[in-house]
Parts: sequence; C-alpha cells; structure tokens
Amino acid sequence: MITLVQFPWSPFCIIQRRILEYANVPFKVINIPVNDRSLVWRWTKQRYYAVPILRDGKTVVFETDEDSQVIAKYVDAKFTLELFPPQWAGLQHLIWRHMESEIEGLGFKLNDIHYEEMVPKSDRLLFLRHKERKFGRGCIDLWRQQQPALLTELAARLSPYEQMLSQRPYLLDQQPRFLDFDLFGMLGNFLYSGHYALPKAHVHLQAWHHRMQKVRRTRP
Ligand SMILES: N[C@@H](CCC(=O)N[C@@H](CS)C(=O)NCC(=O)O)C(=O)O
Repeated sequence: MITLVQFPWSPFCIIQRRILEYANVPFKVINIPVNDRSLVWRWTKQRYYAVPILRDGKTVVFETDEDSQVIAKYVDAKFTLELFPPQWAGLQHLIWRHMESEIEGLGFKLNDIHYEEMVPKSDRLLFLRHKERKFGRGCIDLWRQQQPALLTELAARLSPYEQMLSQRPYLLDQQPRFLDFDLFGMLGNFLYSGHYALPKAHVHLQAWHHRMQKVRRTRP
C-alpha cells in the first residue's frame, strides 16, 4: 500500500494526492503537524524534511531538488499514467517552473492570510516564525493589505492557462498530463481556505478545474 505524508493545504501535496486518486489505486494519507517533521526525517533516513514524501513498501520517495518531480515520475511509471510523454518533454518542464513560482508565489500568500483557520493554535507561533524568517517580519499582515492586488495579479498570470484551455479539454491535449496536476495543486492551495474562487473571467479554467477534481484514468 502506498502512503503519502503531507499537509492537506500544501500545493505540492495536493498534486500527488490528486495523481494517486487519478490512478485509481488504494493509498493512505498521513497528515503531519506543520512543525513536526520527525516522521519524514526518519523515513528518509535523515535526508529530507519537506512534504510530500511517499512510501511504497520499503521504498521511500522524495524530491532531490526544487524541480525534480521524483514522486510524480515514480507514480507515473508505476501505474503507466502517461503524465510525462516524450512529445511534451521540455515544454512541461518550462511550464511547471512557471506554475510553481509565479502561480504558487501568489496563491500561498493568499491562503496564508487565513492561516489561523488551518493551523491549530498550538502550532501557530512556529508557523508564523517560519514565515517571518523567510519573508520578513509582518509578512502576513502585509499580504492581507495586498490581497486585492494579489488577486488581480493572479488572474492575469492565469490568463495563458485560460487561453490554452479554450482550445482543448486539458492544458496540452485530450488527457491530463503532469502540468494539469501541477496547476491543480497550485490552485488547490490558493482555494484551500474557502475564501476565494477562480477568476470569473476564466470560464475554461473553471470548467477544467471541475473536470480535474474528478477525473480518473481510463485503464487500457
Ligand atoms: N519541490 C518540492 C517542494 C516541497 C515543499 O516546498 N514543501 C513545503 C511544504 S508546501 C515544505 O515542506 N517545505 C519545507 C519547510 O517548510 O521547512 C516538491 O515538489 O515537493
């Protein structure tokens, strides 16, 4: 049985969870507290502390750099999901980098504004400290002030995806590829708090998002 170790709102965890659901295979999810990475540290033999990680029997899979997509490639190969077909190699890489910086970089701020609703009281001090050490003192208050501008910018940065989806059911072709799951993860993080919706003007993106919530691969 496959086990996914995660936080439910993490964009990178949402990608892997949705890929496993898409694969239509049984898997278990372990939610760890934001400030306690001891399980990840132990399972990876002190080589990694981020989430997600995946365990499959004796094999523990985790990313080797910001851009490695090791977990998705492992699941793809194991269940023949065709998420990384050769005809889209290179292009997928360029675009997932945009998603994981330009889209994620706005989405997580908009979600973190509501962190009290997802992080239990006992974990909030260290959560805030972690954010402020990375983004500066008062960053969450700053993002609250910037919220309207962040939303406008996010809609603009999503426009190319809306254009792509006006031509076909998934970003690249007729079936979901890694990019679809990647964008789904970034948007899942943005939408996690329940305070936002996808931009009204992006009607194709909305229809795609609806499909992406449910799609299961059709077995050959
Ligand atoms: N490139 C990695 C990024 C993973 C990542 O940044 N995870 C965050 C949670 S969303 C994390 O655990 N960061 C380390 C930390 O918070 O100390 C992936 O694709 O999985």
